[in-house]
Amino acid sequence: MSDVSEAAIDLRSDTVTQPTPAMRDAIATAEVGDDVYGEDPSINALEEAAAAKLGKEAAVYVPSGTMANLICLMTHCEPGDQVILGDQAHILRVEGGGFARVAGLFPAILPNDADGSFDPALVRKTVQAAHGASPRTTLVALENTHNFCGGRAVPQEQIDAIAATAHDLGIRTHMDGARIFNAEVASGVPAAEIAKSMDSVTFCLSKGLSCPVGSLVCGDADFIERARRNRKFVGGSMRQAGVVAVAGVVALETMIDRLADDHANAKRLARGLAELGWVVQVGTVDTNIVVAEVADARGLAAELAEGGVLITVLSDTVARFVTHYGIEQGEIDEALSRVEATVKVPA
Ligand code: TLP
Repeated sequence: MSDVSEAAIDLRSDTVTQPTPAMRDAIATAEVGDDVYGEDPSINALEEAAAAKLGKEAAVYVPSGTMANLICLMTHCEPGDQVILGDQAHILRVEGGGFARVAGLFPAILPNDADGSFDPALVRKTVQAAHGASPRTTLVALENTHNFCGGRAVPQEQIDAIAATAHDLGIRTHMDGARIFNAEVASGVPAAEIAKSMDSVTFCLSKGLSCPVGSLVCGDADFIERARRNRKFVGGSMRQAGVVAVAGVVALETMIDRLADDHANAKRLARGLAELGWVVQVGTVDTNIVVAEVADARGLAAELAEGGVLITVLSDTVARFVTHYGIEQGEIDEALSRVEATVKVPA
């Protein structure tokens, strides 16, 4: 356990993670080349490993999760098309509106259920409501784990039911799998199974897997070839980026199983907060995210920062805590003591 006596305990996001010593070693000695010519051996190795893990034919390395999603939307759809999104989707809420501004898409927004899914019948209804003058619906996008639904691992039968409905209607499927390996560890369903009914899936290296940057887009070979063109279009083609991609190879080998520790720490935190009187749905903490219903999330986050615990605000009344590599059980217990000492009225 590290010394937790002084420093702020940073539970804002798993994006704050530092690379592991093994990643830093790999970074120092990475073999690199010009990836636009397909000559970076570290990127090629990462793309191959990612495609294999997700059970897809191919993968392409991109700088961020936001760009990964944008590239998928652009590759599946034409400007003017309609994309079906959950109302809590990261793509909808916090990706700068790129789906509309850059990809030219129109959203059909379905209410997310608490488990991060939505009703497949609503997908059918949305498409069937269309007529000659309606935008063409080409894609339905899911998210797993679901960030703003509290890190839920979306039930596999819901994923497959939505995909079956979409495919029946001639619509393609995308999964924002930024944290798909958290879903794998929580559900026991391998990532390749989770993604089987998806035509594309993205995942991030820079969250719980602790890499400095980078995400992967995975799909069939034709899709990935077209995605590479769109990566160029949005300025995401890099050159000797193997210097960071190599950390991704290390992450896929060494950082997936340990996500179970983050999940156990999140449950411990949720139980502790509930004991302090916070409104936390302990039973639905599936992964590394804990959300709490509070009266004034912004005020609370400021108060907690003073007390040495950093969190994020999802809305005026929802506060988010995220566990990750670098946060151990000792930090969770210390964070709970600080919360107790700092916050007078939790909810
Ligand atoms: N999520 C970040 C913030 O943007 C909220 C976080 O701290 O959780 N999909 C999902 C489900 C995400 O949670 C995120 C980042 C992204 C995509 C975007 O990834 P990046 O930040 O690499 O563009």
